[in-house]
Amino acid sequence: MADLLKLLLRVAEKAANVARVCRKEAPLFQLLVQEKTGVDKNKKFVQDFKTLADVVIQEMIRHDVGAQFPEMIDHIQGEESNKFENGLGESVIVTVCGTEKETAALLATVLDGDQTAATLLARAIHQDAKLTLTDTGTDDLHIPLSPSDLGIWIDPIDATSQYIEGREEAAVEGHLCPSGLQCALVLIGVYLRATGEPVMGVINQPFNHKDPTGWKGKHFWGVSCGSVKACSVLRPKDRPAETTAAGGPGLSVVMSSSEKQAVKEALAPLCGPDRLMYASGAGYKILCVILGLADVYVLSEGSTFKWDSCGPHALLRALGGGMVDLKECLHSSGSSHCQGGHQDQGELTYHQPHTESTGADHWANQGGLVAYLNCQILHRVIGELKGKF
Ligand code: 2IP
Ligand code: CA
Ligand code: CA
Repeated sequence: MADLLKLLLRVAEKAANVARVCRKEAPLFQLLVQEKTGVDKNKKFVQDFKTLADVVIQEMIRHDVGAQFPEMIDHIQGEESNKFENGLGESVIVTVCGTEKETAALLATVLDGDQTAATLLARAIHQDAKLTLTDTGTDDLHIPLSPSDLGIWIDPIDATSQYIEGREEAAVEGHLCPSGLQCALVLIGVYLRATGEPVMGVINQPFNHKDPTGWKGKHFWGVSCGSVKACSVLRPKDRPAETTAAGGPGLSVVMSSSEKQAVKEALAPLCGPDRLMYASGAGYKILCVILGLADVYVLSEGSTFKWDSCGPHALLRALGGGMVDLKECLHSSGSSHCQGGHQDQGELTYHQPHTESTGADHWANQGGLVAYLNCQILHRVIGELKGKF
């Protein structure tokens, strides 16, 4: 299944291109950011377009994966639905058509006849992603998986608010970006339909750094399937110490700035100075743990969903870490062990909805979560949080 990984890397790059085009091309950018004044109808369209970028990206990924792996088409899910209702009460099923022209015509119907915007968007959707995969090390990979056993979760753009706001922050080596375009990510995760275990993940960061020609992205991938573990990111023990914030005195923890005060206070004593950190984007916070910019990401609320965590979770597992349900770990009797680096209890799974919940909450990570690379550190964090909130 190295072919699937290569395909996911390509479609994620295409998604990143669409995300960049929407900010770069004036007619699309205007739709994305301008709060138009005037008639209500226009205001509605601005709101609609924000969702349309997400819907289009997700559909494009679904289309391309389904074309190459038809066994998977009914098991590709994501944050968005392809039924797009614009503020005028019109409802259109957004699909990627056979030709660029047809896709443009369809998109024009949701964009109130704006041909320029529709044409630009369709061009990006039908463009081949020029991602050179020769340096990714995916060529020699043998992944013992079969497409009919797999499902996919997609978050077309995570941290949408940062994407729309579009602040350009300069990244500092070895430090995370608390907010800004860097926090916006394309997330694709593959899991086993039978057990819900995440086995493959791709993260594309469309806005990694800016050079004189514009924004450049970066991609990350990981596979964790039985004894096959491979990742584009170095394992913690192989990293040069100066590139990571983790490993110094005290722990480093990344959280949402909206995290409960009680959780912040409980974790502060474990952390070194300035090592209780905040960043936007659930996917970005997990990426910070993957890259060693933080030891753990702690979230006490059920405010993330399967599409936020599946892809990045596979990378954590490929590096010997994982992601657990916080509530489950807090309520367990304390007899859990680290087996081969992974926590043996409470790992998040991706195949079962919460049938008692409605809407998006069906697929929420309801008990909160902790993302980690080192199981001993996870246990310290859980121990510290027990009984505190
Ligand atoms: C959001 C996004 C938010 C995050 C929230 C996610 O996804 O990642 O940033 O909140 O949990 O569901 P926070 O930044 O406070 O961690 P989306 O942008 O796709 O809605
Ligand atoms: Ca999200
Ligand atoms: Ca999203």
